[in-house]
Amino acid sequence: MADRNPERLGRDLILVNSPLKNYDLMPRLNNFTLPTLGLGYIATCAEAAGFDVDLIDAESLGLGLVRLAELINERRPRWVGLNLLAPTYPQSVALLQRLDPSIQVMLGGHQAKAMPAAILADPRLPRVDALVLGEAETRVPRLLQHVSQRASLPKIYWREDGRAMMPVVSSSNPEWLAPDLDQLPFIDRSFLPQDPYSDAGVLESAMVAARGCPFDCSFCGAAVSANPDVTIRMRTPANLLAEMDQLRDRLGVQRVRFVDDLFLANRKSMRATLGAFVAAASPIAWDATGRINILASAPSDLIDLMVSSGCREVALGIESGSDRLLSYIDKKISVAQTLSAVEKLCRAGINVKGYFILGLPTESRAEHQETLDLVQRLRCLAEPLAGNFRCSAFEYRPYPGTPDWVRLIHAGYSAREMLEYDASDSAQIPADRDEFNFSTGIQFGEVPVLEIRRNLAELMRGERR
Ligand code: B12
Ligand code: SF4
Repeated sequence: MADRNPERLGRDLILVNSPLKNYDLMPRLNNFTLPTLGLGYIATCAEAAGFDVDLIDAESLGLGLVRLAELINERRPRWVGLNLLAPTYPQSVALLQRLDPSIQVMLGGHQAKAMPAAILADPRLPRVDALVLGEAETRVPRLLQHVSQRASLPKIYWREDGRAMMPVVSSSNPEWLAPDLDQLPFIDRSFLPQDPYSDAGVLESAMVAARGCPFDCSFCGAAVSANPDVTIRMRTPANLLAEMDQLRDRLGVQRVRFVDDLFLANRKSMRATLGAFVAAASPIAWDATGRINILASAPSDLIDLMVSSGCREVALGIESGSDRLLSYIDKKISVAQTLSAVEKLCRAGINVKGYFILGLPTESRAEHQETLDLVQRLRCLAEPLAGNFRCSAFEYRPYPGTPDWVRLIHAGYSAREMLEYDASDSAQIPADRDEFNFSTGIQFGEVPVLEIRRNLAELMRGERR
């Protein structure tokens, strides 16, 4: 990893990625988590604007709340900034309650955008000085100049004298909500404790190639209807290559992982970007997330281009083995397309990681079984081929702001109960990374939660053989 900069004290701002669990009470089982790139971008931009910023990724460091609060209070920054996600929200609340009251509080991230009014009204939160909705690289440095800037910037709310302040400020500058990705500085990796990291001896870094997603999968926090403010943008191939070169030259990075939703979501941009990687003879291998509908019908020269440009693994949201459920969650793919995409990729020597969700709303027992069967079918299909197939399966959880959330509230489910995640119940599920083993404990389909967990455990055990 890049060395931590000892000069950094974070006098102006300490950004915190809250831990998923309170590691004062239980040990962290993971030894790796992907870096918090959103906070990395904000930290890099604020530092470039002249502020003293630090970033504490409490999840990757396995820091418990008591130690985390001590670290922040000892340094007493002007501001602390938290990335709110639905499952980590309770940890963020507990952390804020422990902080010195002189520290101003800035909140952002998916949960901040999904339920701003509820957060501003949450009596457990001691204070909210700025709730920043959406992409924050350009607005945070302005806020750091002076808190009064919050009144003139778009999509910033706060609490004052117990009242929620939610002014409507028109966005005079498109850069406030949608920064030009090619103009952003590359993330200073010394902000990220586990990036680059060594995966079986290969040094890998994570990158964001695009922002926004045009699809509307009903369970997903990145779905277009949950993010109407996001303008879909893709970095140019030259800009991506420049960051990859820098990672290689400065840190010895050999592989990058594109964590965004769009890198492989469009054939035209795939050709332009991957063609540029080949033309530049980039020696860096890459992993990315892909869309099954695009890859299933991709012509063979495009798959060849993926291989020749260094593709090692593609992660696919397969989700379910039932065509009815795939249509219910608006995934815009079919089981036949999944089989075709996995076959094409593995035949070409590209590894596939398939994501599956068990216990989706309305899932029948037969459909549940279809998903379990599909995993086996894909394992068999890939067995004789050059690329490997592995599965990563999760118990369904609804997130606020998603199309599912709206449907479930209409169907009578309680928002409070759907936000109560429990990490302990599914802790018996073997997985290299336990960060996704969170359960609401609510049965949304025909199969009881305990049975879902047994099946998940079985699937993941199959992965280890
Ligand atoms: C990569 C990724 C991960 C990585 C890295 C996580 C991380 N901490 O960044 C890993 C695999 C580790 C991960 C884990 C989890 N993730 Co995740 N992840 C993503 C993914 C695919 C991309 C995130 C990303 O890098 N985007 C690009 C950057 C530039 O954008 P950004 O992170 O949103 O940050 C910008 C703004 O949101 C804002 N912002 C963010 N934080 C803050 C903080 C402040 C103070 C301010 C002012 C602004 C601000 O400014 C940033 C820069 O523009 C998204 C889907 C998506 N497309 O967003 C899901 C997503 C964010 N993850 C999600 C979840 C739930 C999780 C987990 C909680 C999983 C779980 N157990 O349930 C864990 C959390 C672990 C943790 N605390 O680190 C959900 C969030 C939904 C919700 N309402 O909470 C998403 C939307 C996916 C989904 N399932 O729908 N995740
Ligand atoms: S699951 Fe993937 S394709 Fe679907 S909305 Fe989310 S990011 Fe987009």
